[in-house]
Amino acid sequence: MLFGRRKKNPIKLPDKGVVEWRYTTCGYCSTGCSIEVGLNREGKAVAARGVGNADVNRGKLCIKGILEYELFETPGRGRVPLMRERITEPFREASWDEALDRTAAEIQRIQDAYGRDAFAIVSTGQIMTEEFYTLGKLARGVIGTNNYDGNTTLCMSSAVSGYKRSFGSDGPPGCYEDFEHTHCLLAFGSNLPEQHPVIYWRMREARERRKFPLIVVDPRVTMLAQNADMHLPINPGTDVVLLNSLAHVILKEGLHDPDYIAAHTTGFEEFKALVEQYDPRTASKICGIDEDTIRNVARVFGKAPAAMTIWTMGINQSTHGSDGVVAINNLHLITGNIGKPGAAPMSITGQSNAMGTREWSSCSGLPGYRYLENPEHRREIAEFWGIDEEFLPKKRGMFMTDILPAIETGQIKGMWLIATNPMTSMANTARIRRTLERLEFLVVQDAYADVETNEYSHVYLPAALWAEKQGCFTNTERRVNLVRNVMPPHGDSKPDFWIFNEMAKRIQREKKPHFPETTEQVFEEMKQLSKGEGRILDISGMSYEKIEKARGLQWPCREGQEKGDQRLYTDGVFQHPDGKAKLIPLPFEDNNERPDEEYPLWLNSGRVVEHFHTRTRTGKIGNQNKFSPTPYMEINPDTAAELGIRHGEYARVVSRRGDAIVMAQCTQRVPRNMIFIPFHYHECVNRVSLGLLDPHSRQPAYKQCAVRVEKIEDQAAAAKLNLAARAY
Ligand SMILES: Nc1nc2c(c(=O)[nH]1)N[C@H]1C(S)=C(S)[C@@H](COP(=O)(O)OP(=O)(O)OC[C@H]3O[C@@H](n4cnc5c(=O)[nH]c(N)nc54)[C@H](O)[C@@H]3O)O[C@H]1N2
Ligand SMILES: Nc1nc2c(c(=O)[nH]1)N[C@H]1C(S)=C(S)[C@@H](COP(=O)(O)OP(=O)(O)OC[C@H]3O[C@@H](n4cnc5c(=O)[nH]c(N)nc54)[C@H](O)[C@@H]3O)O[C@H]1N2
Ligand code: SF4
Ligand SMILES: [Mo]
Repeated sequence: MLFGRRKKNPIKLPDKGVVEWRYTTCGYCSTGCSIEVGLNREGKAVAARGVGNADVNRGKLCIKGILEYELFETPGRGRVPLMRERITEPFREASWDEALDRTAAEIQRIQDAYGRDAFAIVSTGQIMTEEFYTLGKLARGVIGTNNYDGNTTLCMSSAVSGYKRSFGSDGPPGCYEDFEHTHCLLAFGSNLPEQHPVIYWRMREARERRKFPLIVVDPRVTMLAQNADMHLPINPGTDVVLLNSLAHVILKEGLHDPDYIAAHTTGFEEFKALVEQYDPRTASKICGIDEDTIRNVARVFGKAPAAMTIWTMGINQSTHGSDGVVAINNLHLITGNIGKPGAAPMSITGQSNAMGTREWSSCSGLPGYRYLENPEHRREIAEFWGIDEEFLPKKRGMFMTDILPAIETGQIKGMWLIATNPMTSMANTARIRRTLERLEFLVVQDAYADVETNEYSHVYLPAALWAEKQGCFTNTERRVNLVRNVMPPHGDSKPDFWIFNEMAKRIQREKKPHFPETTEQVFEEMKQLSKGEGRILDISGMSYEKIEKARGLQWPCREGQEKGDQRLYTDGVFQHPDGKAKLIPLPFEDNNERPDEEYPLWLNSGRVVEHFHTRTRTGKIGNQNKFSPTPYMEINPDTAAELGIRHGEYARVVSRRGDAIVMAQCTQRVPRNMIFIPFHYHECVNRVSLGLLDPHSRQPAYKQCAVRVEKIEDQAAAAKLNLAARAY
C-alpha cells in the first residue's frame, strides 16, 4: 500500500548553489552543535546544516544554528575603529593604529594616575578559548589589573562557586549520554526545549527509548514542564528549601548511601542536623510544594539506581544561587549519584564558550583552574609566562557586578568591555547609564557598532564574529570543539585575538610574556599548562586536527588518550586537599524583594528560543525576529482581566527602579501572582529589575523582584514608546 507522500508532490529543498561545506561550531548556546556552513560559487555563505557524525547534535540544529550563516551580512556590524574625545560628540572613523595607541595610552594614564586596579576589564562567554587565554595573559601579566572579570558573573558564577564549594573544583561532572542511563531526571529552572533545543532533543530521544521520570521545578509552565511527568511550580527563590527537604526525607527513610558518604564526603553530621529542620510540612509552607509531593519526589530520586539533576538560570540567578547549586550537589553526594553513568549534578551552561572562560581566561584566578590565592600556582604561571611573581595579585579582585558600582564610587576610572552589552543585560538600566557616563575612558570591543553600550564609549574596536576567525569553544559536557574560519572578517574588523596581541605590544612593561601569532600555537601552549598529576582540566591529548576529526573531544583528555573521559569523579576522588567532597549545611534566609501591596506581582525574566540575549545578532535576522519583534510580558488571563488589560494591549510595568512598556500576552504559563518578560529587549525588563547579588557568587537574582502592572489608556502613545525599545 502507498502512504501519503508518494502520491503528493515530494518535498523539494531550494537549491542554494552550495559548492563547498565548511566545518565549524555554533556560536550561540553552550550545547555545542557542529555545523557546516555552505558557500556558493561566489564564496558567499548561503546555507547551514548540522553535522551528522557529531555526537552532540547528530545532524540536528535549532533555528539559531540553521540561520546562523546569515549573520555574516547582518546590518549594524562594525567595519572600522571609531573614536571621540567626549561621549557627547559624534564618533569619527579611525585607523587601527590610532585606536589602539589611544586605548593603550589611556590605560597607562589611568593606571599611573590612580593605581593599576583603577582600570577594569570585563569580558564575556562568547569569544574563543585561545582568545580568553590571551586576554588573561594580557590582563594579568601585562596590564596588571585585578579588576578583571566577565559576564559569566551574570550567568554561571553560582554554578562555579557551588561546584568549588562542594567538590573543590569547577567543572560539570556529567555528559549528555547520561540521559541514556538515568532512572530519574530532576530539572530546576531550566527550559531546555527553548534554551538548549538540541540537548532537549537528546534527552527526549533517551526518554522515548527508555521511559524515565522527568520532574520539572519551575514557577512557570515552561515547554519543558509541559512535557514532564511532574511539574513543581515552586515559590520563586525557595529552591534551597525544597532541596533541603528532599534530603530530609531521603535521610529519614534511609534512601541515602552510607558507604558513599563515609568514603567520599566530610561534614555529614552538620549537614544532617541542618536538614533535620526541613521536614516537608515546614518546607511546604515556604516553597509552596505540598508535603506529599516533596516525599514522592524524594522517593523517586532516592530509589533510582542512577539519578541526574540539571539546572540553569532558575537556580543560578537567585540570592541563593550558589547555595542552590551546593544543595543539588548535597543531594547527589548523600545518594552516591555522581561519577557513574546516568548520575550527575549537571549544570547546563549558557553561552557558547562560558566554559572556556571558566577554564582559561584567568578572570577568577589563573589559567587551567589555578588560583591566585595559591602561591604555588602564582609561581608556576609567573615562571611559565616569564614575569615577576610579585606582579600577580594574591587574591582575586572584583566581580563584574562589583566593578560597575566601583565606577560609581570613583574607584574605577576606565574600562574595557569585550563582547558584552551591560546597558541591556545588567539590572537597573538607569543606574548603569549613570555609571558608564562617569568613566574617564571606555573602550568597547564588539562585533556590532550599534550595540547599546557603545553609546557611552570613547573608542570602539570592531571585532570579527564567530566563524570569521578560528579557535575552540568548550560546551556544557566539557567538550572542546573547533570553530573553523569560514569567512574573512567583515570590513576592517579584526579577530579579538589579533586585537589582544596588538594591545600587548603597546603596553610598556619591563618583563612581558610571549604572545604567539596563531590561535593554534596558543592552544599548544595551553596544553603544556594543562598537564600534571591530579589535574582534571587536562587537554594535552588534543590537537586541532584531532578535535575536528572527532567532532569535539571532552576533557580530561590526557596525552596519549584517544578520546577524553565522559565523566569526572568516577574514582570518588575530589579536588579538595583531602580528596573528599564537602556536605555543606544551608540555612535558608528570605532576603530578596518580594511582592507587597504596592508591588503585588513577581517579575520573572528569561529567554525565548528565537532570540539570543540582547538581540545584537538575532534581532537582525528576519526569520528569527519576526516571531517576537516586540517587548512583551506573559501575564495570567485572570490577572489581566482584573486590571482591565486585554490580550495584545500595551501595559506599563512599574517597580521601585523604573518602568517599562510591554505588550500583554495572556497565558496560563504564568501563575496569577507573576509576570514573565524575556530580557532580549533594550529599555525593557532591566529598567525595572533589581538583581540583588548572591553573597558567594555575586550573581544577580534576575529572576525575582516585585512589580505592579498598570493599564494604559493611550495605546497609540504606548505603542510609540514600546517601539523605541526595539532597537531594530
Ligand atoms: N534561545 C536562546 N537560548 C539560549 C540563550 C538565549 O538568549 N536564547 N542564552 C543562553 C544562556 S547565556 C543561558 S544562561 C541559558 C539560560 O537558560 P535557562 O535558564 O533555561 O533560561 P531562562 O529562561 O533564563 O530561565 C529558565 C527558567 O528559570 C525559571 N525560574 C525563575 N525563577 C525560578 C526559581 O525561583 N526557581 C526555579 N527552579 N526556576 C525559576 C524561569 O521561570 C524560567 O523558565 O540559555 C542559553 N541558551
Ligand atoms: N533580566 C535579565 N537579565 C539578564 C538575564 C536574565 O535572565 N534576565 N540573563 C543574564 C545572562 S545569563 C547573561 S549570559 C547575560 C548576557 O548579557 P550580554 O553579555 O550583555 O549579552 P549579549 O547580547 O550576548 O552580548 C554579547 C555581545 O558580544 C558581541 N559579540 C558576539 N560575538 C563576538 C565576538 O566574537 N567578539 C566580540 N568582540 N564581540 C562579539 C555581540 O554583538 C553582543 O553585543 O545577560 C544577563 N542578563
Ligand atoms: S542548540 Fe545551541 S549550539 Fe545547537 S544550533 Fe541551537 S543555538 Fe546552536
Ligand atoms: Mo547566560
